[in-house]
Amino acid sequence: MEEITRDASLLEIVSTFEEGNAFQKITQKIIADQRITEDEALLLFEKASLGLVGLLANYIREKRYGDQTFFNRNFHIEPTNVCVFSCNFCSYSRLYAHREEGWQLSMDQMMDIVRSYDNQPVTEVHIVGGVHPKMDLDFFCDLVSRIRTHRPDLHIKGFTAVELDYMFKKAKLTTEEGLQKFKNAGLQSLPGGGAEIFDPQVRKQICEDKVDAMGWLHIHETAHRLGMHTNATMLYGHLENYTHRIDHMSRLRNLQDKTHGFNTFIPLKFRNKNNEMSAVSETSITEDMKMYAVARIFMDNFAHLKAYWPMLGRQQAQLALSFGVDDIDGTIDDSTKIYSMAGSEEQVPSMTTQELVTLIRQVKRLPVERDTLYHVVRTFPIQEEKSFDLNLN
Ligand code: V47
Ligand code: SF4
Repeated sequence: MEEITRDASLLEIVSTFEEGNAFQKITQKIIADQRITEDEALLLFEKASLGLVGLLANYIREKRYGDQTFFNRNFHIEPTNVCVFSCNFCSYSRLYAHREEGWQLSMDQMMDIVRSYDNQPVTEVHIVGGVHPKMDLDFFCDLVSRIRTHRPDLHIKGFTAVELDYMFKKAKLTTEEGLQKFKNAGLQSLPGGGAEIFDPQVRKQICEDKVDAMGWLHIHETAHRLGMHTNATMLYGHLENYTHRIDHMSRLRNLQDKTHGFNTFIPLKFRNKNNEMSAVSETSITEDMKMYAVARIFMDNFAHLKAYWPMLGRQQAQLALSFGVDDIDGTIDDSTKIYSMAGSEEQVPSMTTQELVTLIRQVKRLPVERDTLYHVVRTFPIQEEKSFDLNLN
């Protein structure tokens, strides 16, 4: 019944367009669960009102999940911010040549972080950092297997394709051999980082020395073949144009058709503080919402669309829940520094479960705690928040 009402309201919209109008065709495709083309995505980016893309994206989101909004309880380990690469947008890393300015955690320090969560109901550890030449494949396999032994119930999601590509080349292993080694040690998923923007011309200007698009996609495809799940990101709002964003999403959509191994797509807004690209202005909130909406419409074979709140900010993350987003990541503590160093409002990005639940309820959505693979851990009832709670900053 609810579905009929939803379809009816979109059909009303359809009737407001002239017969054969491109937006009418896109709307009809969405009602019929059909895929839109790259040209149609470009049209949405360039010509559609924010109201229309929001409505279409929200239709898809609610048809799949209703008001359910997913989050997880996780913590991060950032082993080092020393990095051999020099991505111009990165505010976080310290070049290996200046490594004394950076940090590097020892095995014991990282295991201390894991142990500090011993009595807490976290379901995931997310390991991500710079690319340090001395922290190699064996070192990280050892870390993963120690975590696995210490806490077998914790899902270990770790290492971007950039970190893996470097480690595998150094160890003179193929992607499959390297990933198999990690899998045997206990690694279960890969995060989506390092994808940035696949177009070679733009990539050359923002991160020329790390793994290219083909390499990134190959690592994820191999991981999927080995039965591991992965995420995919896209860094947007810097030097790229809409065509580059569509090309990026299209390559991911094609790979997903082949493997079905991606869990979620995460558009990452470029933040411009303390990096080589500070002269590039940040995108507006309306542009961010349009990005989420078009991603939800175009990436039809991705089950989930995530707004990473430590980067976007809490209020924008709430807004994104009306533009196709169904996931706002986790209750991470203040151990992640990538975004605070790049100028996100979230200088201390930590939120308790209660705060996350409140954040979701404030926009009348249903908070659902999930694990890394989107199994439901707990559903929280929708409950009216008192008005004094509305000032959550
Ligand atoms: O690849 C670095 C981004 C990514 C900046 O898979 C920046 O669940 C904006 O991928 N402005 C790493 N973004 C983080 C990442 C991630 C985060 C949360 C969840 C998941 C997941 C993955 O951070 C990098 C890069 O795209 N980044 N600097 C910046 N100035
Ligand atoms: Fe290194 Fe990653 Fe920063 Fe690039 S984005 S410099 S690979 S830490």
